[in-house]
Amino acid sequence: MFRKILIANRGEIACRVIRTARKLGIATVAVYSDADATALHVALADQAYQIGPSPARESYLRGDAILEIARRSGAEAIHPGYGFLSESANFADACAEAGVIFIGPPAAAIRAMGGKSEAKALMQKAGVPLVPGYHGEDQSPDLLQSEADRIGYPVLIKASAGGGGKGMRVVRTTAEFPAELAGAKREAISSFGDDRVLIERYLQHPRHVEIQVFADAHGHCLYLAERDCSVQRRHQKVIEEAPAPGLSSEMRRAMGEAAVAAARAVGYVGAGTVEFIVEGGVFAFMEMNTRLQVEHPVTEAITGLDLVEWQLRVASGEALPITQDEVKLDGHAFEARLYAEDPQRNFLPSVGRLSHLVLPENLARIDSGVRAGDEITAYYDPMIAKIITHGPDRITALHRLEQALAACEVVGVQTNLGLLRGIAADPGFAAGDVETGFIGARPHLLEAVVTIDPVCIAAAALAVLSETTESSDPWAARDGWRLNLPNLRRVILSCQAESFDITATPSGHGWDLHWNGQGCVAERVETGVRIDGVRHRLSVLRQRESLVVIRHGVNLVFTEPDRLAPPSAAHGAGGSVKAPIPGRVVSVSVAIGESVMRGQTLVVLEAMKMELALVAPQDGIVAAINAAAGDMVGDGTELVTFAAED
Ligand code: MV4
Repeated sequence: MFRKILIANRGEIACRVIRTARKLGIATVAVYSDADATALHVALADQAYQIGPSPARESYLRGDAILEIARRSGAEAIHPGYGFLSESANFADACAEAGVIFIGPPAAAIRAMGGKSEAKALMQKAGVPLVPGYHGEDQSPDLLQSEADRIGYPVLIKASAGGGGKGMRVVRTTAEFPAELAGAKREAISSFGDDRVLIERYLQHPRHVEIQVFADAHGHCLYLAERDCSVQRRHQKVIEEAPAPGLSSEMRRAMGEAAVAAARAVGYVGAGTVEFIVEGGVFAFMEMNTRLQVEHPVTEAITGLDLVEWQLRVASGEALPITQDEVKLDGHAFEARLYAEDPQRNFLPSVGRLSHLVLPENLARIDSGVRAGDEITAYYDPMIAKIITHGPDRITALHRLEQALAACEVVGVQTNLGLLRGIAADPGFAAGDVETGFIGARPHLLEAVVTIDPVCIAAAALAVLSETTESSDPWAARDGWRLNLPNLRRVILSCQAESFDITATPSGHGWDLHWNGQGCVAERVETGVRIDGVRHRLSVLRQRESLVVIRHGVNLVFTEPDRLAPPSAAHGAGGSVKAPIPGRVVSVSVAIGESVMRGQTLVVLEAMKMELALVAPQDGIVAAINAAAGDMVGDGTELVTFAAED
């Protein structure tokens, strides 16, 4: 076994690998960019080396710099994690040349699965089921058209060099085919520098079911059941589970054996995932991911195995510790991915400092690479944590997930916690009724309707009262409203454009509160509040001018209008569109002097490999444009300013 390894990654996966290395007595070397100088993975590793500036291209993707650190530190092997260099066949080759072990599959296996058309041709030969389609060399438009007609509509055109859903086009009739083909080829050449496409019969409501495979260098290969990752939004997984709900053991075995055949066909070694789509009891190979995946913990939960330990053992030359017959499945597991993003703003990554972060370590396995006080930047994936629950059966694991999500407290960035909780509470989800259109069919899951519970109003009021009850009461003089009763207090709070005018009188250890014709006796307790004798777990935080009440995974922000400065005269007039994160301007679709309407797209920004549409916050006339296509802009740069219309 290795004595020292380098982890060429960051965040939760770097922390995850360090945990197992430590368990096995292996020393760890971390690498980090400028943005990660104080990151958790740096703190956990035995040694850490700075490798470059914040952009991944100049740090975590610098294979040469990373190999140089491996040499200097004496690391015998490199774990690439996922993303970054994990599926770079060139980096795997460079490791071999440098005499360092790449903890991953052979470069040839990465290459064989890298091209979608070539991989499918190989899979066909290996007897792995495919969706009826065409993945040949001949790319003449006439041939592609006749293949599409033969397959039968609807068909899906995919970029051969693509993957992960990029550059896909659905074609519903033969007449539409030529235009869609031309569009797909344009997209493929600009995204991948390769305009070859493949054509498949389009399945309308498939499930995404993937098999975890593992192979060693001694000719053994086995499968560790499956994960259902159907609940996705724009090809980003949201909640994964293992095993797949409703999958028969016969189908599990058939898919497992197909996945092992796929791995064997490319000489696979290490951890890999064979992705299938499943519809109506039929499964078909999609692609193979030649790395450990983000969602591996659900497989660990139901198998009781440590997949990173297996990776390290296999990479150091050991044989797989068990055989296929010895793989035992235990219960059911879920993983929810908690992201710093805003579902209401097209899932725009939400950058900022995690001023408060509580994750329910006591209720779930938490895999995270950040702690309270850390910053979510625009440079990397904005995942905050993975919340993994396990139970003897699906419904128990699901109820544990609901409880764990309700106990998450995140302040400082927007999160997808509401979406995660909505999915976990959905009756269709509870019934195991998952497919790739699950979120799309439920637009209400993306809405942020939050009812303001009286318990939270009382909690916010109690916080204000306790802050101002202390002897001198500095704010009492300012509120300009006093009755003769010295102990009668008034608290005005607003939340989501609603206002609450609360009167409070001391009562026992707490206060009698009254507002809008309702009343309660409320008292602060260690874990939250006691309202009319019932304790409610919640947290209240002061954030400058506002109070954040966190209960059941929902943040309610209360402000005290009295205490805010009067709105500035400029409020509501003029205005601007600012870059919400650093990025590159793709296009500016307005001109100076043009009238724009609220909601109209003004600028398209590319950041984090995504295009963001920046819209006008109000009607107005464009007064100035401070950016042009191609410009790199920083966080907060004013891109367009405009004058308000009368
Ligand atoms: C498909 C498909 C329907 N029919 N292929 C999307 C990503 C890539 N890995 C494969 N994808 C799909 N391929 C055929 N012939 C539907 C999808 C698909 C999808 C697949 C898995 C998970 C989520 C998805 C969301 C939309 C489309």
